Amino acid sequence: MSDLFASAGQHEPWIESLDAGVSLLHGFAKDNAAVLYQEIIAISARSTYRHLSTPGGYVMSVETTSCGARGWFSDQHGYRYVSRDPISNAPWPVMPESFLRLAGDAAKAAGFDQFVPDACLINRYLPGAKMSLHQDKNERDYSAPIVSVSLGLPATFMFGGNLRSDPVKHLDLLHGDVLVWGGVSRLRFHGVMPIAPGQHALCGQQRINLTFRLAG
Ligand code: MD3
Ligand code: FE
Repeated sequence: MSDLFASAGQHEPWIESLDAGVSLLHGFAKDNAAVLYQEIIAISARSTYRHLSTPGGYVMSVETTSCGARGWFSDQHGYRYVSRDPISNAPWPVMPESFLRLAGDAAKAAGFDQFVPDACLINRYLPGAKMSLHQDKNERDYSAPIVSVSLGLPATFMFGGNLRSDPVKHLDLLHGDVLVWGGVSRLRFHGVMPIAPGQHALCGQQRINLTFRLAG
């Protein structure tokens, strides 16, 4: 059935090479989304979403939690990875098999073999939430890629260059899309425009982003 239409154009999942080291895997996580979403609910029941504060004293509009051996954390003392949830003081929830498999498969499809992340940051965006332009540079080894999975409401993603002042391109990220960043693009500035209100069949009135990293 779907093959009838596949020949008419691009069909999902299809891989779009956006730049050196940047691949957009359209719809790559769509078939797994319901399983991923159930895992996200279970993780956030144990390590709850929270608004983190930046070292500069701003409260982030995004709410975050983590799973895996390391979780990303931020407060007045800086950005860092910690092995326990500072709220519960328990280790972060274990990274589910379905997360590990998806991250490894996506990295492989983008040309990065043997990606085994030790950290998965879960960002929840309610309408209006955004993420300002920044670099991800708290990880020890920049040779590993970063795999980012978008679920729920659509987002306009911003990606710039290696300098904050470099021009920024905009890109729509839809439910099920997976971005893989590595190589010469690993330290590029990026961010997310404020999320528009809406309703998503699986996730409701929110966007959820899973960001897989090798942090330690
Ligand atoms: C480009 N999250 O948590 S993921 C973050 O959609 C973060 O929640 C965004 O940026 C989100 O740090 C974007 C896409 C992404 C992640 C890492 C990157 C893009 C990247 C690292 C280098 C360049
Ligand atoms: Fe980032």
